[in-house]
Amino acid sequence: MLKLTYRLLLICLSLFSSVSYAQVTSIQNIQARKVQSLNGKWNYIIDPYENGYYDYRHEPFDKSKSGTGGFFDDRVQKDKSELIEYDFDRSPQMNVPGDWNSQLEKLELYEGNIWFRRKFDARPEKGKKYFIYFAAVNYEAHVYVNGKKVGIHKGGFTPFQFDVTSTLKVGENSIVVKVDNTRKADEIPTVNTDWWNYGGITRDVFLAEFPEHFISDYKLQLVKGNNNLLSFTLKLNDATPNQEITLSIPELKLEKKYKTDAEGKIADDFTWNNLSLWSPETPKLYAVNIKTDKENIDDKIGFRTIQVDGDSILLNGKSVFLRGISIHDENPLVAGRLRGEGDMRMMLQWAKDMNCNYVRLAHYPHNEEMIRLADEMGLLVWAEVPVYWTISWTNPATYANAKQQLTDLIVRDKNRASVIVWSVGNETPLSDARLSFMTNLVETARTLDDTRLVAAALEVHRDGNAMLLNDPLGEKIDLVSFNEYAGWYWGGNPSEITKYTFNIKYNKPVVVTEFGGDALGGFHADENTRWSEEYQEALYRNQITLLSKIGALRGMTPWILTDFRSPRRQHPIYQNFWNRKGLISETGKKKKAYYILKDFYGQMQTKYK
Ligand code: GCB
Repeated sequence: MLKLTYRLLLICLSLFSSVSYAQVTSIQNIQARKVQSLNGKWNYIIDPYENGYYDYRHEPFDKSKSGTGGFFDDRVQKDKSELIEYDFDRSPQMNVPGDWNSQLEKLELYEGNIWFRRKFDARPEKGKKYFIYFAAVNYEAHVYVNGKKVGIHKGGFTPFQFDVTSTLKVGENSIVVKVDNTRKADEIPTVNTDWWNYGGITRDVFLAEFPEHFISDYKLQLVKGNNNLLSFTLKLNDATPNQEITLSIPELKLEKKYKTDAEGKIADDFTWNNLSLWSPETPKLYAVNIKTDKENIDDKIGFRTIQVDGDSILLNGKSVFLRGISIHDENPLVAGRLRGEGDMRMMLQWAKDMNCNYVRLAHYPHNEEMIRLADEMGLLVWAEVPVYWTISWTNPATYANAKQQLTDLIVRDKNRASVIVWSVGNETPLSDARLSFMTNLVETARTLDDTRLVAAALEVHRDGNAMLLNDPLGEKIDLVSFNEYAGWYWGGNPSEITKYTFNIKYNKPVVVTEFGGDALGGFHADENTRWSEEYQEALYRNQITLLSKIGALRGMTPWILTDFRSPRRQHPIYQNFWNRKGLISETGKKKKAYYILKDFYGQMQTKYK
C-alpha cells in the first residue's frame, strides 16, 4: 500500500515537473553560444505578501491547471484597474546579476518575494530557437515573457532555461521574474544553514539563439586511469540523425568528423598520444572547437586523470596531496556574493598564495566562471550540492530536487579539468532514510560522470579519546572525508587535542573537509583565549599535528579562507553576524593561522614533488 502511494506520488511529481513548460535538459557552455546579455538594471517590486501572485482570497491569479495561464503582469497590461499599485515603469531598479541583500539596506535580511522586470529588444528569426537562460536565481523563480508564463524553477545555484521561441516578438519584449528566497523545510537546502540567504537573480541572464537542431551537451575528457584515451560524447537537443559534427583541437592537429546516430548522439573513445596533461603546476588548456554547419562552439579544455588507489589519490597517475581550503561564494570585503572575475580571482589567488593546489567550493555550486578560473589558475576543485544538515530525507520531491541540482552541476562543469570531486552533501545525520537518499545521489553522480571521485563531507563520532569514522556512507564514496572540530566545538583548548586518535573503518585516502575555529582579526591574547588570533593559530598548529597521525591523510580543506556572513553568528563583540573562522578577516588581513597552514602546505609541496 505504502509502495503504491509512493508510486502515485512520483507519478504526480513527474506530471508536475513537466507542466507543459518547455525546458531542455541542458545547454553546455552558454558563454560560447549566440547570446544577448539581459544583465543590467532591472525594475523591481518588493512583494512580501505575494499580492502580485495571490488575490485577496489567497487564490493564485493563475488558476489554470497547467500553470501557464494569466498572471499579474498580464493583468496589469490588460486591465489597469487591477493591481494598480504594480507599476514597473515607475519602480526602482537594481543590478542583475546581483543579490538583493547587498543592494538595498532594508533587504539585508529579507526573505520573501521580489518581482523583477526588464524590457529588451529582440529580432527573432524564423526557423531558430530561443531560450531565456539563467545562470542562477535564488531560490524559486517564476518566469514570464510578454505576459505568458514560461516556467518555474527551484534551486538557487544551478542554471536553467526555458524555450521562448513562440513567445518572443520582433521589437520590444518584456521579461518578468518572481523570485522567492523563503527558506522551506522540504527544499535543498532546508531552513537551517550557516550562510547568508542571498536572494535574487544572482548570476547572468541571457537570451540565447539556436538553430532548430543544436548541440545541447558534450563532454571531452580522459577516461579514468588512462592518460592517452579520450572520450567524446555529444547530444543534440533532439533525436536528429546524421548531423555532421567536427571536433577539432588545432594545437594537437586533431580533427575528427562524426555523424549523430538515430538518437542525435555521438560517443567515441579514441587514443591520442602526446597530450600535455593539466595539473596545478601546469594548468594546460587546449582550445577545442565543435562545429556543425550551423553552430561553432569554442571551449578551453584541460586533460587529466584522477583516481584512488588504496589510500592514495593519483592525479595523472602520480600520488598527490590536496593542499586545500574551503571557500564560500561571498566577498568578505564588499557585502554580497562574488560579483565577477575580479572578486573570484582575488579569492583563488589568496588560496594560491597560501600554497594551495586545491579548493573546496562549499556548500553549493559556485559560479561557472569560478570553475573556469580554477582551470586557468591551476587549482583542483571539490564541487558540492547544498544537501546540508537535516534534509527531508523521506520526501520524494526533496530527493528529486537534490538529484536535479546535482545533475545540473555535473552537466555544467563536467568539462572542467579542475573539478576532481563531486560532493553529494555535508554533515548529514545518520539514519536509514538518509543513507538511501545519499547513496542514490552517489549513484547518480557516478552514472553521469565516471571520470571523477564522488564524496561527501561526513562527521566523526567520539568514543573517549578516539574519533570514529564508521558512517556507512563511507562504503559508497571514494574518500574518507569528514569535518572535525576538536579544539572549537569540543575537546577543550587547542593544546589538549593532540591526545585524540582516529579509528577509521575504510582503507581509502583521507581528505579532511573541515576543521577550524573563530578568531576576530586583530584581537590578540594568549593561546587559551577564544576568539584570539593566537587561539586559532594554536588550533591550526595542533590540528596539523593531530591529523598527521593519520597514515592515509591525503589532503584537507580547513574551514575557511575568509570570514563570511551568517545570521546564526550573533556574538555582539566577536561575531556581529560574521562567522570568524576565516584565515583572512573581512578587511583582508591575514590572521596568524594563515601562516601556519601556508607553512605546512609548503612542506607538503616539497614532500609530494
Ligand atoms: C560546519 C559546517 C559549516 C559551518 C562550520 C562552522 O561543520 O559544515 O558550514 O560554517 O561548521 O563554522 O560551524
